[in-house]
Amino acid sequence: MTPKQELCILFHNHNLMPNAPSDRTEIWNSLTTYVIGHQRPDTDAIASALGYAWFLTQSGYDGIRAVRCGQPGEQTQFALKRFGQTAPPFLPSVAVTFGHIAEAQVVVDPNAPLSDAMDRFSTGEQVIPVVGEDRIPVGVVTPLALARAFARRLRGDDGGREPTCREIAEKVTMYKERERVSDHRNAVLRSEENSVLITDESGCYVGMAEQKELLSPPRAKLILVDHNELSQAVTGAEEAEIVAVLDHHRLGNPPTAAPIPFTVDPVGSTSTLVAEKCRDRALEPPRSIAGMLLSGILSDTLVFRSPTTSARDRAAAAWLSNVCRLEMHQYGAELLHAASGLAAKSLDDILDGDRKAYEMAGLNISIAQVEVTGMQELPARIAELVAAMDDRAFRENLALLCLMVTDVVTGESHMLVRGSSRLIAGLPFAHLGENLYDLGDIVSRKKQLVPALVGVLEMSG
Ligand SMILES: [Mn+2]
Repeated sequence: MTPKQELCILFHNHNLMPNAPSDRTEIWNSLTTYVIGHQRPDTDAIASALGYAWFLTQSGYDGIRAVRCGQPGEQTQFALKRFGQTAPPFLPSVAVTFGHIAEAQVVVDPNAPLSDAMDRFSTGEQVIPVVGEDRIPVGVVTPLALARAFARRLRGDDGGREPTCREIAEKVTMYKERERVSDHRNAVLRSEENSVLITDESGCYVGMAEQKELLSPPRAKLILVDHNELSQAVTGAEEAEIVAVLDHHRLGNPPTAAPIPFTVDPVGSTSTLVAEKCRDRALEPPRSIAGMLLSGILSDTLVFRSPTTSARDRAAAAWLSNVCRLEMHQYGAELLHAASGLAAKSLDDILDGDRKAYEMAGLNISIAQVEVTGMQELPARIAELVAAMDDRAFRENLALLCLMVTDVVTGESHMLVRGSSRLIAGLPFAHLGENLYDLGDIVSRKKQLVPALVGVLEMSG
């Protein structure tokens, strides 16, 4: 077994620790490929990450790990608990930090004689960190510093006493291990130093990094599931290597340097695509994974009531419910009810948790959607929602900002709208009250509401 494989197994076992807390935070490493859903993950984003990581591992890939970049919602937590599955670990960022490129070079003590540093140069090192017993760095010894010390000795300036490493140490630029390399790239490029020194948050020595590593650092490897746009991806994704994409949303993907496996199918959920891959390879997932994938499908399709539902979603769900021996319609109803109500959500969660931008007839339109089980909590939130919507519409220069409130039990939606009053006056929906409209059985933003709005805006344009 190679050290790399050993390390992967180590990570893997860590992942399977039965009582590991679900909020543990990860720092990425370059040996692992992370399967990750979008920010503010929904059940499908968490389920498809877990499922696809399982599938790839079963298919013989090493170092695959499911992670998430946000807190699972109440519905997702319900599903995780139901099937005895631990949430994937939290990976808040895949940006390259100084910690990722620090090499823990052996140090010399400030009080050590200069000859100690000399011995180290003879083994080929270019720069030697000088670090005290308290782990606080004093500077570095370079060949130039050594040459100067020798010149002084030859001239007799040092009175015949051998100087200490502290006396000949030179200043060096220091960075904290959590700082992003990209924030300092220009300074590093301009600098004449070949190396920088890296400390932890309390100023203790961590390691050294060479300039050339700073300019081409290692990159995190990501497999994106349930999204393909960088704006929805984990922080720092623009610095990462996107290895593959598995999704069911419109395209908004970044260009890649090389061709990658890229699957975006118009089905009701990404979990459907994962389940199909398992079924096609005759790989039957354990109940914990099958149950999560089933939850992903039922959640995204609103138990097949959303018009985004395809025959493939139904077939995949039937296969999964058979694997985990579960009646899916009844479980689906429980799952949809487990989502938290409006009263428990912050304004940011309601308005920005699931919001997409569109350009229609040359206008900027933004449509948020929130799922509820009953409209009873909406009236009490309308005033503050309207104020927050006005604020966003102004800041983002939006012609319309819509909030679809979709009742996943009845399969109906209400909509709050702010923006241009001329456009709002042209909306073809029943008026329920100030700023509030009845969308009837519209539940899908992309399949129903967007086409309806495009029609209205083109007519009024
Ligand atoms: Mn999805």
